Amino acid sequence: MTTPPILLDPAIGAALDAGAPVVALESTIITHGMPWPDNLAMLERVESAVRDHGATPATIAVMDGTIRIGLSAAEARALAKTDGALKLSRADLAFACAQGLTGGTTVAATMMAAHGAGIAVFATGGIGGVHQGAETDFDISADLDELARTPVTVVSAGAKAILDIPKTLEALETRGVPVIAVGQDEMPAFWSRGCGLDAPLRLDDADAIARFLAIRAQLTDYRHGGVLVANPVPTEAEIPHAEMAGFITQAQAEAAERGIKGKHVTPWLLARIVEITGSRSLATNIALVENNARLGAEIAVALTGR
Ligand code: PSU
Ligand code: MN
Repeated sequence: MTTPPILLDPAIGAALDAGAPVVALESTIITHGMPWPDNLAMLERVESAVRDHGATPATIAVMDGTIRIGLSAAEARALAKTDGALKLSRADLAFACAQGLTGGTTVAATMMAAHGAGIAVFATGGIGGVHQGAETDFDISADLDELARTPVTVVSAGAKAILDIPKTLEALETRGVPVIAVGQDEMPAFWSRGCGLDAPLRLDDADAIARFLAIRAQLTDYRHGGVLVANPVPTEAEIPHAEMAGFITQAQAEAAERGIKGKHVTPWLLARIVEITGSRSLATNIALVENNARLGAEIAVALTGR
């Protein structure tokens, strides 16, 4: 037997051993979600936001076949610049390790690695979900089944409006995943604070969320999976839903024309929307991830107090 190809940063390991708050961060957002060098600037801001709010950031990625929990500044920079880095979801994780590959981990793969390391809170931008047209092409993100099975709290800005949000919420309900809007009734939609739909659940701050999580964790025999926290983008950074709808429709029509399929759809649409909006959507994306990192740290801190 060989040891599993996982490397836990010693400072993060020490924080976990001490029961100190740790927040996991994903890396597909670095390799596929944003262009260089904004992706690295985003990561630095997000890691600082976690630290400024009293928690240790743990950026998760696969580097040369090793699952890394925590990257040095030089490694983060190298990953952000890697041309042809893979997008690694649940199905790809062991394959990437076996083949010695490098890639960003999606929400699903990051949840797996975070849980393996004993990290309970994870901050990202938006989750994958049920794509528009899924009734014909079956494009449903592995993030949803991961939320159903892996007990990690994912702090997001909701589901991107490039997805079918009503179907995504239905799929989460079927899988028994609590979806909690923060401080409002409406379901946030990534770049926009709302989308005209009510979120299934609402809680108003990190303490209330930590209390909910602590009670849920006591029901150990119930074998819970994850929780999706949907934190609206700050007002000053949002692009309203009605305005976003036009950009999304245009990008989707172009993707269909070009025959973009499968795992390439989300990165392609995100990149095209950055072009169409003249980088306005990129600024929004960075602001919302930072906002989620802050809330993730607050939740992790509140959990350690219980
Ligand atoms: N949100 C972003 N940028 C991204 C993603 C989300 O702002 O790149 C990524 C996340 O890693 C998410 C993934 O898990 O897209 C979903 O991809 P798919 O639909 O192929 O499962
Ligand atoms: Mn997909």
